[in-house]
Amino acid sequence: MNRSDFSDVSRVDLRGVGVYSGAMGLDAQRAVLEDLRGVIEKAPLFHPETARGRKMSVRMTSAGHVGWVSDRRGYRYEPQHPRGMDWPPIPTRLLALWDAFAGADRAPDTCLINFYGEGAKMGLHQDRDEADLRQPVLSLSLGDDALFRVGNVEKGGKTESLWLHSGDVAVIGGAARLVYHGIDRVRFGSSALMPKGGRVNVTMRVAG
Ligand code: MD3
Ligand code: FE
Repeated sequence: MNRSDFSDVSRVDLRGVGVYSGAMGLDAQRAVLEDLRGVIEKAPLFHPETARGRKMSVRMTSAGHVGWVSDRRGYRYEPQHPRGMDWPPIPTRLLALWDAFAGADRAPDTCLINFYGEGAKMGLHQDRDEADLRQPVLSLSLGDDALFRVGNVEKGGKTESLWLHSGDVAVIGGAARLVYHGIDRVRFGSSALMPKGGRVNVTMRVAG
């Protein structure tokens, strides 16, 4: 599979974050959602706790050889889910999406699944728990619209925002890999993809 297998491939650049709007069509989105349901059955979503003991509003789980966890001991990649099971494999359809868009020379070894219910958001942060920061991150948005904010590599300064919609793919590499970013809010119920509303964001990465 390559990029031409995906719809509308126009790329919008937001401070080095490449957003391919509407890259994935509705049928493919539904198929990925089914794949994700399979992952979540084996490795249930959980509310990660920050190092300060606060619960994040986003629920998460992972697929792949390792998965991202956060608790009082900090943020890190672990070979098992907090409840002790192995993370399920990354669905083939998502690996194909990585091959088509990421432009990486390695396969991803982890796929983080973020679920945003009503009122969930994600504060500005950097992604720097991966060993090789030259490797890109690929994100797929599914479900409700989300207001995505991008800042700078250094903390503070001006930021810019963009609404992410269901089917949008973002590729983050190069200098943008260390920019501060977050999700300010989700328009709950704006998409019909998920019957009860909500947003799912999938990020694939090379962790180790
Ligand atoms: C820019 N997720 O999981 S995806 C995350 O929509 C995360 O759930 C958001 O930030 C979400 O860490 C944003 C787009 C994204 C993902 C990774 C990035 C943007 C990024 C890494 C570096 C810079
Ligand atoms: Fe992030």
